[in-house]
Amino acid sequence: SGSADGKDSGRKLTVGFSQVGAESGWRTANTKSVQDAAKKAGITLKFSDAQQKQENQIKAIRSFIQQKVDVIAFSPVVESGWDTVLKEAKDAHIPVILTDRAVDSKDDSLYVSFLGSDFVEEGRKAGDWLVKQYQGKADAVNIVELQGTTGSAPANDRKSGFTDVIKADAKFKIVASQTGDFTRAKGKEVMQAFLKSQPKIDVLYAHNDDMALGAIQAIEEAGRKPGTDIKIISVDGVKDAFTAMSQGKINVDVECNPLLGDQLMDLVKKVKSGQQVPKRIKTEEGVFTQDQAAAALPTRQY
Ligand code: GYE
Repeated sequence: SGSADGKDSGRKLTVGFSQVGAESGWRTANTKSVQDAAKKAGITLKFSDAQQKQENQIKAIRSFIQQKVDVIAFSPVVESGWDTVLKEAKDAHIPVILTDRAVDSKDDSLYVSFLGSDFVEEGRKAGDWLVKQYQGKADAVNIVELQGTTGSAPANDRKSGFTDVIKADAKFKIVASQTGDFTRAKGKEVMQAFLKSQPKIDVLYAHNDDMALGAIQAIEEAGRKPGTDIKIISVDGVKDAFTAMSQGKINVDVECNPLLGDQLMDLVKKVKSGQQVPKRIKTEEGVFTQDQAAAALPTRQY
């Protein structure tokens, strides 16, 4: 096991990584980043895909404990319900690093560090853009919201950050809000339902690009112009979304960086050599308008 005297330095470390799934372009980029970084760092990666199911992640973590991996890293699909299995890891003296998504456990000794974005801040940035966009206009602004996976940190936080900003002005109304599970197919399906049930939609706020891209298809099939007839705010900043932006179909994209692999492997090494690591490491991110997206597209990595 790990020790402060660098006992582990000559031995190849093994990390058990439980990924959420393969639900989005963001996730694909994140998986590749983690796999590439492990290789580069000379770390053996045991990779497990949970297909967006918490029970699969719990099984994977238990199997990592049984295999006595050096470190467990995982991106929790939802925020709640982790205490039991995390306690099992703790009792086995296997450090746990949360990547990308957070847990709501009250006991923060159950993990050594949480590396990822500030999703509340992302929601606030989305709200700030909207408030600016409609400054000086009095008419009601009807918003439909495509939420991420129910109970996930990014869905909870992107909703609360956004709502927090727009509630200052009563003209902003979220007229419908439903989960699209962070996927294109669900985003399209739910947007189709919104278009049928809502007589007036001014703005779509999608919690990720894949749902926005699915919704764009639904909007176009309904004979309306995405980005013009319905303004679209999205989150992530993947290449496909930047392409849609350069065609005028998404108005603004709040960046969420999936390239966490190198930082994660760095943390693994530090933890195993007994170094103190920060409990929370936040990713730095921006906001992209259509012009900025078009300019960034040729060099965008994901
Ligand atoms: O925004 C979405 C993905 O947890 C930040 O998960 C991640 C989110 C990301 O499915 O595209």
